[in-house]
Amino acid sequence: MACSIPTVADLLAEARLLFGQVFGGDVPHVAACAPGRVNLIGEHTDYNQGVVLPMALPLVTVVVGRRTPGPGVTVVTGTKDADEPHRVDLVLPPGGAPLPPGSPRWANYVKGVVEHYRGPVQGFRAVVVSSVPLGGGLSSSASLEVAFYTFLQQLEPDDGDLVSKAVACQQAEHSHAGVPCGIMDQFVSVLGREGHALLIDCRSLEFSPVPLSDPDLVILITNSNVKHSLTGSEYPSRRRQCEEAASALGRRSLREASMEELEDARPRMDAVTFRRARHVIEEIRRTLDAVEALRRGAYQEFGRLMVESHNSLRDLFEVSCIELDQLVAAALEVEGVYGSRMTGGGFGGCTVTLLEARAVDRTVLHLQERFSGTPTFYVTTPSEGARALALS
Ligand code: GAF
Repeated sequence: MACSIPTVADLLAEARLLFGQVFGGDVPHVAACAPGRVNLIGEHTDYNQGVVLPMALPLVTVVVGRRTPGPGVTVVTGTKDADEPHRVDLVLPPGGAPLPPGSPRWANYVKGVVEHYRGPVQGFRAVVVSSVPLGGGLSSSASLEVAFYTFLQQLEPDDGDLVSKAVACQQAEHSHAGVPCGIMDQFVSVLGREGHALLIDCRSLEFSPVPLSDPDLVILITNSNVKHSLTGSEYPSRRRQCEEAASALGRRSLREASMEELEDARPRMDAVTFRRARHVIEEIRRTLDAVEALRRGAYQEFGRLMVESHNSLRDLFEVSCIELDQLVAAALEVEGVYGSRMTGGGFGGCTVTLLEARAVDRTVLHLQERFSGTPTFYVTTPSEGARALALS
């Protein structure tokens, strides 16, 4: 059985209740939410100035709260993450001075957004709740950053546009979570559109919504519930390898490079750098082809490209793991499945599978039988990006 996804209204009610409980019967004045994402194709291409095709999820983070006098900030999270305190009390430094990261870790996303907010921030109290699984590769951190930014906009407007909002949230992740991520996660969390995937050009930051709302088609997310500890150092190291490959080719980024150039440079490149660059160059091409296929409703072709993407992430970019490979292989055994691949940074987390609606139940059953771990399933639809929520 797939997990039931709480509605935004349910999460909002939960956040309001918690706010009253922790703040002695006080009531929030404003509320905002932002989604997690699943990437359909275009993996590890965003920080190479490439293209990506994510969609916003119905899994969201909700923030409710109100202004308070003075520079004090209190944030309470309702997310049930074991060993960290659920409350943080801060004092905003005068004159927009830095708000350094520290403990608890979840609060670093809040501090980072406060620091990079493009407008004034004054004291507030807030409660956060989320249905995005933590550390599951569905962008729980970007959804927290973007939800918080959207919350701050309700307290005091910023002076940026939507793209600069995504960039500010990406900067928060760089400076306060120490992850040199690309722009994909924050971008789609801000700009996601219901019924559409988003083709994002990470070089120009232009984007184009691609319709994805066929009732006969389902996007199934399978969370392996596996998280390998390598993740921390492997992501920056992949990014560095890509930058080294681009500079070996005399290009500003791998977006500018072709497979012919890479083949020519092969004799003077080490094998690992070659593999990383080949994945990125081919994945950018695959993503553009996949968008074409989706626009034509050619799901078989889209699915084939998803599988190629997975194999490339496994063999060339080396960011998959046994559990994700197992889930993809098992999904492909089911009739009615078009394609399946790992999604997100890798080393655990989720797979995304595109399949006929009538094949969902048997696919879930098959994956449960064939997978050695305990997976969780979400049947998802492309959803809206971040927004203010009315508190009636
Ligand atoms: C993570 C990062 F945050 C994204 O920017 C992207 O690089 C992705 O991994 C891999 O495609 O989600």
